[in-house]
Amino acid sequence: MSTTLVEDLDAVVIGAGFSGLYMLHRLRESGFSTRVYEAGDGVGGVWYWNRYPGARCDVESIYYNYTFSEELYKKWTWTSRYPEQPEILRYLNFVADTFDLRKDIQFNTRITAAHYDETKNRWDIQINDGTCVSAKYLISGVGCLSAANVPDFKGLDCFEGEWYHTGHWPQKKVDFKGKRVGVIGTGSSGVQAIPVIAKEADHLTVFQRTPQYTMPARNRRYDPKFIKETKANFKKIKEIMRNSPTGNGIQLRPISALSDSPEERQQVYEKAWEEGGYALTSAYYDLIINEDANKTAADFIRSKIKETVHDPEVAEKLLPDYYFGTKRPILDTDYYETYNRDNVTLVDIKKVPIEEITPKGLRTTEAEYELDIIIFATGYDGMTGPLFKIDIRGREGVSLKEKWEDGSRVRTYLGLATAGFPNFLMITGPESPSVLVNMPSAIEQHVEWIADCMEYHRKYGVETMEPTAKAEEAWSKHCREVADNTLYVKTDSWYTGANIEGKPRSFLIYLAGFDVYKQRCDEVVSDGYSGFTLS
Ligand code: N01
Repeated sequence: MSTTLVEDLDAVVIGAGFSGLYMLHRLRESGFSTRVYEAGDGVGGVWYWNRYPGARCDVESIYYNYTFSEELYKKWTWTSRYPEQPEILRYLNFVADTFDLRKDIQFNTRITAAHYDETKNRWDIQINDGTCVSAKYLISGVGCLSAANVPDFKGLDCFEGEWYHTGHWPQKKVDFKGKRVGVIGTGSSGVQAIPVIAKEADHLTVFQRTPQYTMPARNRRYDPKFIKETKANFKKIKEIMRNSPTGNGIQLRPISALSDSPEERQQVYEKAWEEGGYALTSAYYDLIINEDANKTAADFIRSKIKETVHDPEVAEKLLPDYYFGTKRPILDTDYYETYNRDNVTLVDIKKVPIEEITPKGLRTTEAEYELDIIIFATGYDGMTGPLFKIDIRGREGVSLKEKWEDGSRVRTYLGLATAGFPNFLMITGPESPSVLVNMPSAIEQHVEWIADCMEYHRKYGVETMEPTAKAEEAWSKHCREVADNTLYVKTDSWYTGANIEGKPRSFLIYLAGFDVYKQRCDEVVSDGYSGFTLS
């Protein structure tokens, strides 16, 4: 670690996305010296990097923002039901401007290492410009999905065309006109990009490993009257975002799918399909916990695919067969319709796997495809991937990766902290509700919990805080038990780590509901930070 110590701060925050921006604001308001380090040259986090065509959020705009300031909420006006990436990025820049945040963010900079020095009770933080800063608190705002997964296909180095990962999209516009384009991957990113690219490219070939369930987003422009009412209802929106099970207004209907007759169910599902968004996932409370209930929704979507896609052979390839909802359900605009276009080909790479990328394109076990551009919509090393990109070492020089991967497994307390790493706090860390609730809600709750905790330390002269091994074992066990009662754990997905070769399987999202989780975090505080050792 470099010895050029340039600064001694109260807190260093990693990343200037939704998490880092609010963390900086909140800590500055409380008088803590704070610096954010950000790899990009602007704010936004995932919304800075994900500039691929069609990128849009799958949470309704009016819930996809902060609620810590009523004035801020009322000053910003969303234009449509599901916000597109440029609009979200504008929103985050507006937040940065409003609170003059950029002056405490160092852009184009990566933190490469952070080592805890037990003799000083400080974090020594190494920056890629060769400098080192010291801080009492190390706060991760790296997000859950920022470590892109580019599969190690043989031959990629020799590809003569252009290639991009959706999560590292260039700032310049990529021109698809007259081009033969290949997209590998059909998760949320691929499904959003495919219809848009198909309209522009000469030919689009989609390489699909697992067909997914996707539902129409039915995006629409917001009516000014609706926006006016929403702003007037700020308190209600805030209450939903902060104290409901999902943080985004979605409520599971308290009815079992199996208690309705097939005809009633069909009506319910048809109505939800027309409404769009996640209406279908919440049509019955037991879709994600009961296999028979789940099958009713899966069958309905499969019937919609067959109805929409004209060529029965193509439709057959698009039919998913895993439990509905156990990979993130996707919202789309004209995804299945896109396969009716003459310039789109679907290749089932589960049947005919990709052998290699060639200088001119891509070869499967069956055929070679000439391509000018290859797009990797192949997802992320989720949850732990972004943390493992940094050499974080706690007591006795043990790294986070060693602690969590070395023949063992991830263990955190509340997804906020982990034993052996004092004063290291994670915003939406593993084993918190994170990606399965509304992210801005999860982020605000963690940021406020962390800031309140630091104020408590200052008030009572606490130098270090870390969870006890017992508390984190119990939390981790509880988190696994909740997940084991659902169908999520029965499907290979990025939620379980199965998408990354060699990654230990574990379900790192707390599923009991955001409201339940928040209450647990609050109880820990009111019990004097029970489960933590404070010294
Ligand atoms: O990534 P994914 P994503 N060879 O992991 C395939 C959020 N998000 O970027 O299913 C061939 O879902 C892989 O196949 P399989 C959201 O939380 C939100 O699309 O593993 N194919 C899959 O088809 C989402 O869940 C929004 O068999 C390979 C695809 O690539 C998360 O980000 C928008 C492969 C990856 O799908 C990730 O979404 C975008 C290989 N070696 C993202 N490796 C919205 O808010 C992987 N695949 C709307």
